[in-house]
Amino acid sequence: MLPETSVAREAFRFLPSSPCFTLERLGNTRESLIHQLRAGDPRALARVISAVENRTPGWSELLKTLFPHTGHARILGMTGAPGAGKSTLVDQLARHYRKEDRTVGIIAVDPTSPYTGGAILGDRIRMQEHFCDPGIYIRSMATRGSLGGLARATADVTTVLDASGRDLIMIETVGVGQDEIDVVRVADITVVILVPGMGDDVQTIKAGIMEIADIFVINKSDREGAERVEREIRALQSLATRSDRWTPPIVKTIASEGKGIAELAAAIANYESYLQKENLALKRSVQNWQERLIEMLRDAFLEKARAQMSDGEMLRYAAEIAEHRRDPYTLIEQIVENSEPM
Ligand SMILES: Nc1nc2c(ncn2[C@@H]2O[C@H](COP(=O)(O)OP(=O)(O)OP(=O)(O)O)[C@@H](O)[C@H]2O)c(=O)[nH]1
Ligand SMILES: [Mg+2]
Repeated sequence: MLPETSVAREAFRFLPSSPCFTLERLGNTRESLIHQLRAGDPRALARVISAVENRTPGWSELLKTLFPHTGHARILGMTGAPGAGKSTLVDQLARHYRKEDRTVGIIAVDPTSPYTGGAILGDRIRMQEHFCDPGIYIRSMATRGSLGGLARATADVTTVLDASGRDLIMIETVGVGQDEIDVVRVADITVVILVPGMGDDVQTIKAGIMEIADIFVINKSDREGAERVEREIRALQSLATRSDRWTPPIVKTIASEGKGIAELAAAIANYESYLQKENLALKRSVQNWQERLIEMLRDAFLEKARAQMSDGEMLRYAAEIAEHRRDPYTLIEQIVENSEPM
């Protein structure tokens, strides 16, 4: 269950060794691995997640076997600006849900921005408190370098966590780009975290982020300006109604002091029952799968087409096209035609 990013690995070097980290060898057959995973064994979970993330041979068989066991978990997306207090909130919510005896999986998508990288160490140390509680499983993911895109990797890891029987899965991501918006599309419920002192920034927050918020949190409400942020959100909300007619509530929190957490959990539960009442969860899932299927198809076709061509050939074609000795349109047509049907 060690995080995969080098920064987080570095962070772990400074942590006291814990009995929870003994990396015993696991049984090698897929069946026994799946069995252990379904029984909630965190080491089996870590192995399956790594296999899926790294596209180790047999990864798709694993996902095929696990998929029928999914659909139980509630997936929460937690997104917001760097340093808004996402990790602190996730940590507090995890504590809250553990008191209700619900199991939690956390996927922390590590920020790419260099100025927040340092926060990772702090996050992990705080989260370490949970490590001896098998009811909480934390996984870090890097925003760069994952095969097939971060959204797909996050979705696959979510599938594995769901199949392992977690009641709640929280995905923490910095809401800055399209990548991150795609990440939270996997979520049933999206919480957008804002902080006071952003000045007019609320206005400039990407429209996409405003649209995906099911619940707004104004964290760091101990600071001046929380009311102003609230007014600004309300003003933006008055400009457009959502197609599902839900008005996202605004919850003020001081995550570092554990204040407002119960209120946030209540707002989440409230939206959950709204989703159920209106049968919106399924609608949302259909929409999400429409997009994911297209992505999966694109990836699969691309992989197939790439397998037909070596890097050397690719370079040669690129050179020929650059020199106008070959046209790219015919080339692409030929490659597509040569791809065998799936
Ligand atoms: N004053 C105040 N500080 C807070 C509050 N919540 C979190 N913090 C502090 O804000 C800093 C950043 O918190 P994180 O939880 O790491 O924020 P984050 O959004 O996860 O940050 P990145 O993952 O780096 O984007 C930490 O020093 C927290 O202790 C709050 O409600 N009030
Ligand atoms: Mg964080």
